[in-house]
Amino acid sequence: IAIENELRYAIDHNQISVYLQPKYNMVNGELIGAESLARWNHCTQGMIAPNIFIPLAEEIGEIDRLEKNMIKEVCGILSTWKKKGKRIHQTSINISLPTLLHDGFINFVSHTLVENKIDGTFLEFEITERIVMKYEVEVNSRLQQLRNMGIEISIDDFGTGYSSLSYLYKLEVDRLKIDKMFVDQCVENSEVVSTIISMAKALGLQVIAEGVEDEDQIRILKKLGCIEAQGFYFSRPVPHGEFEQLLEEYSTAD
Ligand code: G
Ligand code: G
Ligand code: MN
Ligand code: NA
Repeated sequence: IAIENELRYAIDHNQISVYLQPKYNMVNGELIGAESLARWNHCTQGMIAPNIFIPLAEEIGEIDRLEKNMIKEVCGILSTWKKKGKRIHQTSINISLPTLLHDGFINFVSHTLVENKIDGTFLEFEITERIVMKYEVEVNSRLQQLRNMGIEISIDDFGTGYSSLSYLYKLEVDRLKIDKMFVDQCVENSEVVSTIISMAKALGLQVIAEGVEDEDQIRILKKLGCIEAQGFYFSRPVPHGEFEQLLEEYSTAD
């Protein structure tokens, strides 16, 4: 069978699952949230990487269904944890342009939140800098509607594209995610990271470092005023059952 059909089948039959990578406050060590990442557990080929099936889903026009399933799954997981009396955290979902612009997307999101009794503030959508660079009024109006529901918007892989300051200024976003590429270099050369952090401050945006792998990077990032981070130093993306154990470890009595 062609991989395209297998992917369609996988999306229809919930064979794409949610992995969660925790995000931390580097100053007090608290768990502050998670990023959800899609995983395709193929029945014969095992785990297929998103770098392969996400572009494919875009090509065959199925990305909006895949990402809407991710939103449903994430809200379902958060709702289950809430019912169990666990403290839940803001969880981000990567959203591509076709999904953001899909008819009925806003209604779908608001319906899914209500259905699961989850407040919008528990969701964050990550959009890539490519979407930002293609600035369109339509994109910004969608972002505004999402933010009106309390959902935060962040720009993923920030610094790898060339989004202009004027777009960033006008755009309805909350946070920049400093791309791993710059975090990788920050011990040898902290100029780029430092510039991104200052720029975020000047624009009133929050900032998070991605792909943090060691303590030297943490030291530099903190010194430059970046508080939030995610990366293999803390944890890889894990199945939600494993993430639930992190909730136990990090839940504070309140
Ligand atoms: O999970 P991993 O670190 O291998 O992710 C590889 C890439 O796939 C990353 O760029 C990540 O943002 C992307 N990705 C994972 N899940 C999704 C998804 O549901 N939607 C989109 N658009 N990208 C995703
Ligand atoms: O594009 P996006 O930021 O969504 O990509 C997330 C991807 O980065 C996932 O594939 C995730 O597994 C990967 N990732 C997250 N943290 C680290 C890290 O510390 N090191 C490396 N090499 N990859 C990471
Ligand atoms: Mn991301
Ligand atoms: Na990224």
